[in-house]
Amino acid sequence: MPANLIKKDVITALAARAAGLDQPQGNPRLKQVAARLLTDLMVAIDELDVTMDEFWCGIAYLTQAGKQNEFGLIVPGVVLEHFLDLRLDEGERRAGLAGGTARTIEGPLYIAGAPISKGEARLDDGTDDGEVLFMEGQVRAVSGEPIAGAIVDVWHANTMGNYSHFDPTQASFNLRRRIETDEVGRYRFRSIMPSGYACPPGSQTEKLLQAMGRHGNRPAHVHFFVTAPGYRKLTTQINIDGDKYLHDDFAFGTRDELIPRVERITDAAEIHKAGLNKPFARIQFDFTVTKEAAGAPASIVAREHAEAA
Ligand code: MBD
Ligand code: FE
Repeated sequence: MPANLIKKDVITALAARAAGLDQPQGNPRLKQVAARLLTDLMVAIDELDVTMDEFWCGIAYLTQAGKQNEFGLIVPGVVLEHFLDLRLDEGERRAGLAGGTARTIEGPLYIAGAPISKGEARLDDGTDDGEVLFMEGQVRAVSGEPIAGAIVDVWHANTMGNYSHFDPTQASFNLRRRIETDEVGRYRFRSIMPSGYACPPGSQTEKLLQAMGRHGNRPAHVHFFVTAPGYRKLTTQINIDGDKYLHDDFAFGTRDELIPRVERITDAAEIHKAGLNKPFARIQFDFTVTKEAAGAPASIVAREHAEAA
C-alpha cells in the first residue's frame, strides 16, 4: 500500500475536532497539546504506512506497560527524560542562569520521606556486604558561599542494582536518606558501593529495548536532590567511574561533570581510622546550586512518586 493516503489538512481538521478545539469547554492547554500530538501521530501513521496489525500491537504494548507501571522506566529508556533536561538546561541558560552543578534525570525510583539527619548519615543497614563507600562534600552557591541547612536527599541501589521499596528484600528506606548540611555547608555519608541497574527481565521496557537492538543497563550511580531556601532545586546523580556502562547508559543520564574520582583506601592506618577492617572507597563531591531567578523554568517538578508503605 502506498504511503500518504490522506491529505495533511484533512488530518489536521480531524485532530482539531477530536481534541475539542471547536468546543468552548475543556482545558485549552490540554486541547492544544492533544490536537498537535494527534496530528503528528496520524501523519506518522500515514507516511510510514503503519498497518492495522502494527497499530494494535502498539496499543497492546502500551496497555501492558501501563498495567505493569513501566512508563517511568520507558520514558528515560527512549531518551525523553534526558531530552526534558536538555530543554531545562537551555531555558536556564536563556534566563541568565549558569554555574550550577549539572543536572541529570531523576528516574522512576525515588521515594519521598527518607529519614533525615544533621551533617551525616549511614545509608546502608549493614546487611549487604558491599564495598564501603564514604562520600562527602559541600553545598555552595555559585558565588562560592557555603549553604548551611541545605537538604541533600540521596538514594541509590544495593550491590544487586536494586532499590529499596521496589525490592521487597530490602528494609524500608535502605540506601535512602536526607542529610541537612552543617554550619559550613558540609554533608557526609557512609554507605556501600552501588551496582548498576538493569531493566527487569521480561518487562515491557526490556522487550522494547531488545526490539531496538539495545540493552537496558545503567552504570552504577547515586541520585541526589539538593534543595535550599532561595535556591533552585538540583536533581542530579554521580556515576561510578570505571563502570562498563559509564558511557553506555540506557537512560542517557551520564554527564562528564558527574563522574567524580573514586579513591580506593588500602592503607592499614587509614582503614583502622575509619573504623573498618577492609579497604574502602571515598568520593569527594561538591554541589553548586543557583539562585532562583525570574523567568527561569520551574526547577521543582510535580511528579507522582510511589509512596513509602
Ligand atoms: C534507575 O535506577 C534509574 O536511575 C533510571 C533513570 C532508570 C531506571 C533505573
Ligand atoms: Fe537510579
